[in-house]
Amino acid sequence: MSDIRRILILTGAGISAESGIDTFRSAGGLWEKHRVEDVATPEGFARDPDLVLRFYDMRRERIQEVEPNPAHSALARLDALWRGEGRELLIVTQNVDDLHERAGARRLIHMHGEHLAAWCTACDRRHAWRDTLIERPPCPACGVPALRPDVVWFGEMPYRMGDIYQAVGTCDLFVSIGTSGAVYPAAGLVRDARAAGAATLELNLEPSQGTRWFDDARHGPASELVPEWVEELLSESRLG
Ligand code: BV8
Repeated sequence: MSDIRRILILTGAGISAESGIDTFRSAGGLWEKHRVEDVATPEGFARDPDLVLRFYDMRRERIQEVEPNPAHSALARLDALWRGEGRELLIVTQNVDDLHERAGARRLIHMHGEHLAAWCTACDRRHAWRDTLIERPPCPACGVPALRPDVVWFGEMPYRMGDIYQAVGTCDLFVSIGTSGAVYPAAGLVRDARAAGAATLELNLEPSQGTRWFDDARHGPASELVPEWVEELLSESRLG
């Protein structure tokens, strides 16, 4: 591990589960209460905007009631210390909560957007947003009541894929934390990392759908596995 320099970390809903945020596919998860097609596609939004706006209003409110857990804090600590001598780090999260930021992570990309942002479909501007959208508030910039959640729905292009592919193609270590490996292109990134020669590690409650692509896997709760792994890495690199 000591010759590791460039680390890419992919996180999914599982890293926020112990903070009290529902995951998508575990029993009682978000999608079980709704069909993906109805609440997380542009077609579903066009068909029933109130259903979709209420679905996201409820989740935007929920993330403001919970706190980061030790897994988020451990990654923030790694982000703070993994610097110098050619060291690079990037967290790519599929999550739309703000728990990585609130724990202190800085080098972070939200490839599927963010709950705390609204996107005006009239003027294309994006705004920080903490309130509800069901009342169709006017866009702060153009005044048109055309705001939607700034999240990437199925069939839509994830954000900053160029930066992500660049980082995946040059990393020495690719670590996947708390994701089922069910959604692409996120679920395919481990294969891109392997093709570029990176070592790959999965930290997850159970084997993911892509577990066969990982050199190494540890299974258990993120709040235990992630701090353990971060401290191992820091001490092997004499940074901890
Ligand atoms: C794209 C944001 C083109 C919104 C999400 C037909 C038409 C169009 C597209 C497709 C198609 N067929 C397939 C596709 C591609 C499609 C796709 O993958 N579909 C799947 C269903 C097959 N993807 C897309 O449409 C994407 N766009 O393809 O555009 C393109 C392609 C390449 C390059 C450029 C453009 C857009 C997908 C984004 C959808 N938006 N979220 C919102 O959040 O509401 S997806 C959503 O589910 C999440 O963001 C996440 O990405 C995804 C997967 O969820 P996970 O995070 O993995 O959560 P999950 O519950 O599944 O798993 C949790 C894991 O944690 C479990 O393994 C569990 O064991 C573990 N866990 C639980 N507790 C813990 C734990 N681990 C540790 N500790 C714990 N305590």
